[in-house]
Amino acid sequence: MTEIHHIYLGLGANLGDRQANILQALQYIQTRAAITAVSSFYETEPVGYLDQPRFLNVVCAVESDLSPPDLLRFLKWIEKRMGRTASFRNAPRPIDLDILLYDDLVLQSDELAIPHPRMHERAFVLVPLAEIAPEVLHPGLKAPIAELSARVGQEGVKRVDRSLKLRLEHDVQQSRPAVAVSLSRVGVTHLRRVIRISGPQRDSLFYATLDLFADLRPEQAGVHMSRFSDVLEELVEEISLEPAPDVESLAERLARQIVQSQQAARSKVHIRAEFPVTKITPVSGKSVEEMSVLIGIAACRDGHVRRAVGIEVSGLTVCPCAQDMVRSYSRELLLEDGFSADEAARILDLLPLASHNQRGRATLLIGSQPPVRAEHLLHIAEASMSSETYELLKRPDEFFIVNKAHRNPRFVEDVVREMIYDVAAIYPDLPDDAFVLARQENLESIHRHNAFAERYGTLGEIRREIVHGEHVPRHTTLEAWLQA
Ligand code: PH2
Ligand code: MG
Ligand code: MG
Repeated sequence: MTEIHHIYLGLGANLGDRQANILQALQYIQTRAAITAVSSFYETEPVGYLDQPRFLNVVCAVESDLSPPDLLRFLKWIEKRMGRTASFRNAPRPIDLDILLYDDLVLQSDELAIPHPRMHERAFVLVPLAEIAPEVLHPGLKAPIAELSARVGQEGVKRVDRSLKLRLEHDVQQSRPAVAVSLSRVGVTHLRRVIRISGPQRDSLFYATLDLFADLRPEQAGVHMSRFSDVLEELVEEISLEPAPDVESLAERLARQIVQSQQAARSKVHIRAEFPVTKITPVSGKSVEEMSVLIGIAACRDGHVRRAVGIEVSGLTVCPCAQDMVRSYSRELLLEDGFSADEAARILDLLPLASHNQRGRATLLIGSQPPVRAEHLLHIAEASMSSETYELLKRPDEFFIVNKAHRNPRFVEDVVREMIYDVAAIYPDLPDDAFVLARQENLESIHRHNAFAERYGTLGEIRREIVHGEHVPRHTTLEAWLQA
């Protein structure tokens, strides 16, 4: 096993763009060592040879397996790579990289001395070093760095902010647009983040894709894109400490923050996260894992939030129409072969009949108070297709699915209606103003195009049709429901 050494390096620059040089050197260092800490940046008066520009100095902690001579060679290579030329001692330079401490090694050779022989007298080394390693002992002097630093003081050493030498004169986003019309939705889409959702046993991490929107007043040119990210960064921080109970809650938190940070009237957040579901295969009883998609939506307006939760899952559908043609054709064959009409009918009822089948994608979304559980929606959607599918199948499982699917032929319309029927039956306690969306898209195997069906509306609208047999032509859209 390679041994890992704890090393402190001093970086200094007083030629060219000093900050860029230091950052560049930190980048090169990471091609061969892991940086574990970097001090603040300090502007320092030159020490030794005084007739030269002020330095920018930084100290960093690194972990590396390089031996002291190899590390020295590596640092010299970086200095050369960055355009440092051999010159007189203490001459101005674009970058200088010095080994300050290497574990608790004390070494004195012609090429190299560790600890750095002058570090204990140099405030430009000790002040930044004390910042990241106050307790570390100087192995020669047997004194903690903080103490050595206190001894030399802070003179000639000033902490500076990293800067771009760029003064923002005005906020372009706040200026007046040429056309003063309000915008319905402005924001960021396809933002990828890891989110944390708490589970009954343990928390889970999901790779999520987020779309975040706010509306925009007529007199404002742009949203604060960076604030969109800031809001997220802060929340992601918070979420990693305190996981959200579910995606909708996370979407809600974001939606509320957006309204606040953007001074918007409305906001909308859409989260889509892939998550693994464990399933047991139907015959062989094997446990398999499969990816599904979790959807969390929240919209905020005047402090009011509406939320929806949903899933997207794959399954198999068998075409009823093709199967019916196969049935008629098979019946003809049986009759031609001498079977009676009764016998033919019995045979056709007994045997599975061929058809074309395809992979389908079901989406089921519910917005309600109280909320429903995404896992339950997953099962409703799977049960609505001709058959569920499994990532891994043993042969008897394969037969089970083919047989099941051909005994449950379903068009996209059927799948959507099954989902809607189940939702209405399974959630009699949900209020009429709850929202439901069921969608099925089939990747047709006999066409290049997909087949599509969808039903959305309030549960009240749906109940009037299912329970009372009315036709309710008004279907409330998701957007309208979220805004209500
Ligand atoms: N480096 C030197 C000599 N003098 N002075 C400051 N302020 N900062 C340095 O990094 C520095 C110096 C030799 O490497
Ligand atoms: Mg030096
Ligand atoms: Mg040097």
